[in-house]
Amino acid sequence: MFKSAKKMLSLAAGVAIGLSAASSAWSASSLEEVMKERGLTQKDLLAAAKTYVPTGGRDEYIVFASGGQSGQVIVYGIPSMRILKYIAVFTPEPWQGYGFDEESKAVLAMGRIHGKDITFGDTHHPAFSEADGEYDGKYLFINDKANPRIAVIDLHDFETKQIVVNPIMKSEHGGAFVTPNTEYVIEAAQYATPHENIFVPLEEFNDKYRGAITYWKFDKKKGRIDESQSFSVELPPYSQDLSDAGKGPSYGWSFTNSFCSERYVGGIERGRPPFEAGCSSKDTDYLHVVNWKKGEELVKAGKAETVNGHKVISMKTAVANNMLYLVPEPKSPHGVDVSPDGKFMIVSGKLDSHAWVYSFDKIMKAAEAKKFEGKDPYGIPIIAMKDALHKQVNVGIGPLHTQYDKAGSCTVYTSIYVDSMVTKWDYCEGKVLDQMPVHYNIGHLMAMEGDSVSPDGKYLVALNKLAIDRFNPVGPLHPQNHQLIDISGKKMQLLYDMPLPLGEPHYAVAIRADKLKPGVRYKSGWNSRTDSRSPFKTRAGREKTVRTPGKVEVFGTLIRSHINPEIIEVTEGDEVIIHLTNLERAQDETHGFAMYGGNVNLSVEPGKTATAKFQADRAGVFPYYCTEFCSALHLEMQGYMLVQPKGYKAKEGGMVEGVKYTEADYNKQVKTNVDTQAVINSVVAFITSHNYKDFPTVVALVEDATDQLGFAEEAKKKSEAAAAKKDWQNAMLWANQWWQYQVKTADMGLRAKTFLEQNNAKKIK
Ligand code: K7E
Ligand code: CUA
Repeated sequence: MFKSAKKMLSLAAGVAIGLSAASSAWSASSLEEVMKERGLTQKDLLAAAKTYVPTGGRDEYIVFASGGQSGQVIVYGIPSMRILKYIAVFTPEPWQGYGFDEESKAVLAMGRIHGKDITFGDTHHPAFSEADGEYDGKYLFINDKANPRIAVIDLHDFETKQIVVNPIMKSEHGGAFVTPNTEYVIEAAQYATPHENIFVPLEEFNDKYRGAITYWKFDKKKGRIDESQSFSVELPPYSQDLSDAGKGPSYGWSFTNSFCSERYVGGIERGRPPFEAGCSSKDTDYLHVVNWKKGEELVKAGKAETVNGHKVISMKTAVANNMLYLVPEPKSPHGVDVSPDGKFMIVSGKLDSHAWVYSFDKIMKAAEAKKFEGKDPYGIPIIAMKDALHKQVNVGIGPLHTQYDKAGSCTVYTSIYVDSMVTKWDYCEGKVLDQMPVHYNIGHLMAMEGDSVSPDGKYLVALNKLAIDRFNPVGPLHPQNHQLIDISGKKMQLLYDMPLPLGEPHYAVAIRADKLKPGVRYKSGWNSRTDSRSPFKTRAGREKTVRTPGKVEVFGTLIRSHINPEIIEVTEGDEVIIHLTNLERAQDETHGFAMYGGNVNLSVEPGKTATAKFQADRAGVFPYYCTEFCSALHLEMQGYMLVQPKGYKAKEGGMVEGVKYTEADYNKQVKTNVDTQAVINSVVAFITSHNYKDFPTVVALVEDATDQLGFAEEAKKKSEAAAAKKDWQNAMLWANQWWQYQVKTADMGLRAKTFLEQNNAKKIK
């Protein structure tokens, strides 16, 4: 038997022995003993059993959490709280090659502000695309508070496809929130500024500074925001805050808070009391109630103005068309959350201990009857709080955000920042049901499918701002603490603490895992950022290097375990463009591409074509290699870029090989290959004699193995051709390449065989 197969088989045996040894160790220590040793209570055990997912198991829900200042999105599973991915959004991210390949650089370039690259984002609120108010699992949107932008992530491959820059805002917060059919993605301003990109002194704050809400039109077919169909509504300089879209009876409307309707401008250095004093002096701020459906009509009818090339409905036009109202809300409010049935909005005041339940029906009745308590300085009608309020409940000090339990129930959960707890209460009756401490200073909380028209209840995640003493210390900058809470019973039960060390995730959304159907490979030669065939797609055998004066363009491929080309020759000063297509079809066979000295780093997933572009500005030798451990010969997946000095003349004579091979060497290698083939045949016989077609994992492995075996056949032919000419050097080297492909085939085959054995495949013949 040949060496490698022997090694593999003995490895497999070793694993089997290891398993049985381990299982006897497991049984030796009883559950009681482990509990005693680790100081665990029955409650701990129950929590562990509720969250533990055994190897190979899957989670029921997938969470997309904002990555805060990291400008990314964090993906994790519930109930296990295992982190699955960081999606690169506003920030370059090397693992995904984001911001390194030309394709993703083009996405980041969409997010430039006045031509400047912005390489971070302050992400706050992710939101799923919806159909009839249900999460459809197709797209995710997220905002950037610091540089008003919205990003579109396609959940087919979990990649960022588009970034749009808000044309009139210089600060935002109330995004991203989607309307029930993803007609629009809502983005509300935060700190008021002039809409034009000009200087205006603060003395003219009341007259020239403005807030706004932008409604970004989403083209579901294209999966992109259509900037030309998007519009904004001008608002007073009230520091708009969070938003939410109406649904059901409130469909067509949206709701946005504000927190400094005092319009106070600080200036400590000028001897003025700070912002925080002036922005919290009044007892109430305003909830903005906006009819975006009406807004859409007005834009179509040409009633909008154009500011910075973008359609803006002025406050005057909005008021004249009955599409904008204000309702007083408690001091410095934060969250506004529409109930799943669309009938109520719950608002909490950070400086008040109450949650306030507004009735959409009452607001509409007052609006229709033109029953107003007055107008604000900009002429916007104000509906009296008593005419809009349904209930007011004392929930604790510093309430922020609210999530709704299962559809049809009146139960809600509100995060209580100052008191560090979650309050469970009934918003129909207006009474508190339960309270539970969290650690510490909770911001948002999030229930399963909580923003949809049919939340699932089950679990709640508390997104705590401070972790303080919860984890092993890691220096002054602490991770955040996401706590998983079981809300299926009467009393809330804490299940798990998860440290999140990547920025401050403000909000998160969770979707049923079975709604997501991401692909595992791209169509061959795919530009994943534009979702179209790359013009630089290169097929096996068609690799080429094109030279034009001052420029070298490589059309290359990647497959286990070589980069084609392996030698790239350029001249000092050349612009170098390297397009690489990953030819793999096998799941999880990503190849990377990194090169010395030039910030060159690609991640090329199966099927993808990615491009590196740089200037070869100095002569020298630049090794490159694959950065993913993709096969046993991954380290050999390497090459050289030679940057020759200008005017360089190649030396006479060919390569000097390190080893000279003989006919005997060739024969020995061929013997090994024949033996290897026998092992492959036996594995193939095992697989095909079982119902392997019932196992998609095995079908994929078999496909891949068949590909590799095809490559082996090609190498075999080259080897035999060289042997016929008695060129033993090349005969031996190609025989070895033939064997390398066999080893990869055997590797796939053995993985398939093991899978079948472990999953009790049935013998069919
Ligand atoms: Cu409360 Cu930006 Cu929604 Cu932070 S926000 S917590
Ligand atoms: Cu490809 Cu390592």
